[in-house]
Amino acid sequence: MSERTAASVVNSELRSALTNLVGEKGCLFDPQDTAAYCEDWRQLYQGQTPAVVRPASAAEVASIVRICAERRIAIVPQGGNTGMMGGATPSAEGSQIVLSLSRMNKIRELDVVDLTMTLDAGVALKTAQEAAAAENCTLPLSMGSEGTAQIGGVISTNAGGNNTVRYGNAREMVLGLEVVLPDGRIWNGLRRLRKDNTGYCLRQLFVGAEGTLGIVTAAVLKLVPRPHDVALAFCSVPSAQAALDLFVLCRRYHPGSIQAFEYMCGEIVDLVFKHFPDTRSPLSQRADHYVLVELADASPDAGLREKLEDVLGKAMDSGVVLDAALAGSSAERLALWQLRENFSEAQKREAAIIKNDVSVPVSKTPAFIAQATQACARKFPDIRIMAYGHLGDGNIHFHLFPAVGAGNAEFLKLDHAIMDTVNEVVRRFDGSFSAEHGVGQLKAYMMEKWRGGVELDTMRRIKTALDTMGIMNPGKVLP
Ligand code: 2HG
Ligand code: ZN
Repeated sequence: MSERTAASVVNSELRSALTNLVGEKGCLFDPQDTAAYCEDWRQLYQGQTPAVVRPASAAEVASIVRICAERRIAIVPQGGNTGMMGGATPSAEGSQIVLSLSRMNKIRELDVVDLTMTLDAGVALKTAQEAAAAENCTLPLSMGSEGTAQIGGVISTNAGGNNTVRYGNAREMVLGLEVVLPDGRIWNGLRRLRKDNTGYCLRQLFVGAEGTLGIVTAAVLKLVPRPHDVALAFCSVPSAQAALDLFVLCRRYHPGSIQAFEYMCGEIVDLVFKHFPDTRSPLSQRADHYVLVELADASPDAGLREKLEDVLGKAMDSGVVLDAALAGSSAERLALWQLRENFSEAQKREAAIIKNDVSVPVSKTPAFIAQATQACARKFPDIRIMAYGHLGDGNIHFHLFPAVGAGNAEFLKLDHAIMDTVNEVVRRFDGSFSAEHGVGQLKAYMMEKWRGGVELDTMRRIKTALDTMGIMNPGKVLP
């Protein structure tokens, strides 16, 4: 298969089979039209594809999979194409078909008693959040890419985001799935049961599988009652250790209310001010470390603002917090979240970045940041380091930038050396080399080293049992 060229893969017979199935508007063959589907958001991978197929139903997805299976053509499922690991980008040699779920964008059902939402894979996360909010509910998955990221991709990468500390990753939200299997059969597991102990939990196999076991076409997601009291504070703290101390303090006083706890180093916040000059800091002085902490409660009289002020007051008395500003209105709250959510875009505008999305036990986050910084600074003296992330989950984005003015291309050659250096530190804490962005193609080479043996062997057996011909997103996740 790898020698096949784009032209030989999509011959006229296949073209008409695909076009007959999904219609002219469901197929893109012209390289100008397919280009956007061949590059990842970070612009690290430039793939090539003979065709982008855009089905409108699970039945159409199933037919496309059967057509490809008969011809042993590989399929790359793609949602909003916001992934960080190149998991939805076809290979450069041009034989893999991209199957875009974006035309499957209906919310099928929302049940306020069951607190569930049944929706197609191509619904944008933000659209799903808004539909839930319109019914006084919340879909508690939130991330910077939510305007573009689609439910199928969020599930397939088991995305985390800003509210994991309270609600868990995408995995915890998934009650049911509809999946097209590699042989073209449709598994309808769209049950909305809170309890269902009937053998292996199939749906969880597909969560985080990055389209290597099948194509998620719809899901049933858990909702929660919409919070009516929310309090958000942006704080400067003296160190990453102080940030952790503040988390523990907030959890001690308000264990059920923390819905976000984000740590950020001073440099990453500076970067947002640089690339988004309209952004304003709510604090009068710059700091080397900040925290964004949000409490939320379904009851409108929870008094969270006072509670947050109270705990921050205690933290200031003990030197854990230097300064703090509470959002006084929903506009101020949105502006603070906007500051946080512009991190990825600010990085992209600054330079090429070597990203390490890693996790360690929550208690070890300050030690991890200190040791990883030391290890990288020793080996790569000129580079810039910026650490931030979902401290409440032990998930740190430990990112490295070229020195100011240095070339991106030279710097990117260091990617494996840098990632391996960071992962050696991750290993000291028994952490993970991928916390919430998945493996994709970028980190597939790490699987052997960090998940090899029984774990990787079991994954391979599952892969071959389901995808006998290896047509589902080959080259991703498994090395
Ligand atoms: C975030 O926490 C996302 O903002 C993206 O996970 C992180 O750009 C990144 O590396
Ligand atoms: Zn993140």
